[in-house]
Amino acid sequence: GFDYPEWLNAGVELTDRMVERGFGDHIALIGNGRSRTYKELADWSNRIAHALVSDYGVRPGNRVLIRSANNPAMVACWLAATKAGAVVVNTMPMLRAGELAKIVDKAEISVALCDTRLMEEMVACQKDSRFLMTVVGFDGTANHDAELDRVALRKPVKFQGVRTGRDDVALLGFTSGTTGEPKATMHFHRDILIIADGYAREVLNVTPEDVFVGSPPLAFTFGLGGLAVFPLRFGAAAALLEQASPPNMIQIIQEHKATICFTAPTAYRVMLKAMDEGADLSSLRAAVSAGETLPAPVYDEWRTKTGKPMLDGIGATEMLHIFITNRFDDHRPGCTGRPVTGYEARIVDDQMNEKPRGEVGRLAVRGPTGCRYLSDHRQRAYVKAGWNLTGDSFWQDEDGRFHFAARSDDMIISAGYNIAGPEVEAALLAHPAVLECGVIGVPDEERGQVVEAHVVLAPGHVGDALMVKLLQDHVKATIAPYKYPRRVVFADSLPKTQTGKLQRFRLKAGS
Ligand code: 3SK
Repeated sequence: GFDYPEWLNAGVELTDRMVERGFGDHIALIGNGRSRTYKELADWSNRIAHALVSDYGVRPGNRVLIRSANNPAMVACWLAATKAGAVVVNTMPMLRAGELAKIVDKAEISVALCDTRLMEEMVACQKDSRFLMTVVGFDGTANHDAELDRVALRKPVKFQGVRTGRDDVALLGFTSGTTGEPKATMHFHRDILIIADGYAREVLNVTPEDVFVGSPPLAFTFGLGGLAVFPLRFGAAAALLEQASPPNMIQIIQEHKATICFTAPTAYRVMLKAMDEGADLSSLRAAVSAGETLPAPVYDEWRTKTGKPMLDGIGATEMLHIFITNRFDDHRPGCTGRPVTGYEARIVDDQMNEKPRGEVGRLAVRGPTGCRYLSDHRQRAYVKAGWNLTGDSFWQDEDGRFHFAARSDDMIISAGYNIAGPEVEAALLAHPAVLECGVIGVPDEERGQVVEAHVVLAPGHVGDALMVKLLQDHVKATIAPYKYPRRVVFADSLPKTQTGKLQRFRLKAGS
């Protein structure tokens, strides 16, 4: 188990404690064209913490919303609010006033810290809110030219972090909700450290020499862990990108000799293509893929081109971070690996009975970081006897490794066959003409459902009848022929959530 002192403040642990441990002069964060050391980050977040308490009335347990793209100022605000004992809700820049209002109401947010470039929707949200009393702007660029920056600059660099309990709530993670109403999951101060002391230490073996880069928003716990908690816990550095497109990531990897990358398979596919044009990714020692299942062809190509494995993992906002993963010495294509130490996983049926090895069922997980929803009647539906029921169908092989089959609602039943949409997607992705694809089941009188593939073609390919036939034949030759897409629709792009997950339900709804 994980043993932490009774009184623990994650914000203090990730900054002031690191300075005490001798990392003061190490680079902690790189972003917007400059770097900050651990000492600078500790001082910066301490000044903001003073401002939050003395000028904006933040008290322990108050909920504070942060609205920003990935940049060092967002991390400083998150650390500051955590040091002040607040419960933080990090939100994505793309959210509109209506979406922010749902979060504000659910979490009863009283104070919002907002990058001044993103103020409009925040202010619109505040206008009609009965909870949101204060909206303060901060400068997400390196200029420190906004109200919060000016107030903080007058404050001392030492702040006595609030004496929070190790199981006081520190963070509310909102699930992005590929369907339905978003849920908020509560995470304690200790949870924030557990994901580093568990997954990041055990699987990635992070050292102070590591430089992290990646695309997931800090507002998504995948990003907060991979681009803030993991580096800061071990004295390493993170390079933060407001626009984390694959070309921007490649540039940062080359410039800072990044060693650990967190992103999704689609971005890795683009990065692999860029390697053919000379992109140098040789500094990366760990390529972590999550957020979507990793298709075997992407894993294989990465391995061939870099000589290193790509580490597929599955996490959930409910569990805070990755709980099943491949490892450097235990990885294979099309396989998600084994539970992180401290977590247990099983494949169950609708009555929570464990399924025999090899059979597809619902993935259930339990562990030290989940799962507690904030006042949500769905707790009983999604958490049974301490087991969190994910929305994913998996199967477990004879050796105990877990394999993704589909999102539970992405199984297609066609003429009596069970067809996992993502398996057809992986087959299509192995064709060089396919850049991205999403596979769904659509109603069909004869077969119940038929497989329909939505395909974005790589540049230079044409979506005509010949291409449909080529792709169908390719799928038939790659996996069991009954799985081939009877319908193929060509598209310029696919609908995704703000965390980059394909929204198959929108393909189904035709939007
Ligand atoms: O696999 C995911 O989608 C995920 C969600 C939250 C945190 C971490 C991860 C990898």
